[in-house]
Amino acid sequence: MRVNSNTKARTRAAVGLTVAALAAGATAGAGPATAQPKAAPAAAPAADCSAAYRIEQKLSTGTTWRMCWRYDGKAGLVLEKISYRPKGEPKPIRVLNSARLGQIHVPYDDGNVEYDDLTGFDFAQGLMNLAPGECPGGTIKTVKVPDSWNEDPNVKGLCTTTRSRGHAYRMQGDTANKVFQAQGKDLLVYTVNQVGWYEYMTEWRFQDDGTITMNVGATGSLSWDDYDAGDGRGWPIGKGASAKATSHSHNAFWRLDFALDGSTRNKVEQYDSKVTAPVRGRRAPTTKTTRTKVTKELAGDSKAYRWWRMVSATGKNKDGHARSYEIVPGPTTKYPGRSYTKHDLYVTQYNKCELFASNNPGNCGAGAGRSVDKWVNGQALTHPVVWMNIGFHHIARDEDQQPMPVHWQGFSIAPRDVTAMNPLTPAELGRQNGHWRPRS
Ligand SMILES: [Cu+2]
Repeated sequence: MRVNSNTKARTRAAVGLTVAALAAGATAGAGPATAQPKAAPAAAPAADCSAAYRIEQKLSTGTTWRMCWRYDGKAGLVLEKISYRPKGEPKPIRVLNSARLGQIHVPYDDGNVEYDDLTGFDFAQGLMNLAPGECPGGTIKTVKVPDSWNEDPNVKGLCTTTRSRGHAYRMQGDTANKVFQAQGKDLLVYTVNQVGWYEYMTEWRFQDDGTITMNVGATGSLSWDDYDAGDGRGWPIGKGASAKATSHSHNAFWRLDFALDGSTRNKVEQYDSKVTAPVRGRRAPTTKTTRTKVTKELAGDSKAYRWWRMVSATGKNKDGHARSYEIVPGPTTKYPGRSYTKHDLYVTQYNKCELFASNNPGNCGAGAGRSVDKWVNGQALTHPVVWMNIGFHHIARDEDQQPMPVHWQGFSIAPRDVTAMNPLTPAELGRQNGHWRPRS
């Protein structure tokens, strides 16, 4: 997926051309430089950010998502002050202070190369202009890339749009022709960043039911200069066995700084369930679920019957239950080759210097180390930061050229007791909470 410096220069030149072509083709006043003039500092004291950096979407099902965005010179898109307001809630419920990628680590199977795309391979510089058709029904915002290599640092590179996701729920009513059903709607926020031959899509999906799903999709091209695996570590993708693409991994990290109900003093809990075979006199196996409070920094491993949640320090829903967000890992292939990829989930005490899961550019103090695993060293968690590691082992296939179909990896966080009922509950069913009884 990498290129030598000459090829890389050519790639960048091509990007520059695209900018020029887009600008030339744009209608008057809509060029990248003028589309989003740099806004003055927020006028209204209540606003979290100025209009140009605000994303606010009320979905047709009644849920509003609000957030601010900015663009970091290494991490790329950073979403901040994210809040969720389902219909019926008097005010927005803060979920996250900050949500962003923490690294994309790409080691090749032959051991010759290993890349940290965010900190070492200019992921953020590679922000791509989006054609209007790439953001169907949405808005493409102009992003000013910090310390840009291009003459014009403005890239029409941030899409915000909405999408239907199919059934949010379905329930048969009392009569055959009464069906309670709703079609779910999502807010999508995404960028495309080119790194060498690859193009990474960074997608954030905010569902009307409060779930947030974050995914990295890899597309573009297979690395042209890696069709050389003579050592049995690749897969032939050209005629016969001549062009073998070296297999490699994409280990993506996300960094989530929670602030449930506006407080960063969230509590972390781990749940494990144990299934026991039937004892004498019992018909069926039994399952017992236990909670472990995670009070100190954690290097955690996903397994069956295990899950984690972040619990609000202050907020309760209308049923009096503490609000929380559950972490829902996606499919992963954990890469055991590096200390920082050996675990699926890290929870560290907040430190503003700790920003990237590997090769962290900042020196966070003597002996602090440069990767997330080193930061798990027994500190008490009063402001926990979640790092999720989702790995994908990419053994190329014939279908990967050309262009390479997008392969996705990611995970979700889902509300648990944020609202007292399904946030999309129709008014007619609003009384059916807890041990309700059908009306006679
Ligand atoms: Cu790949």
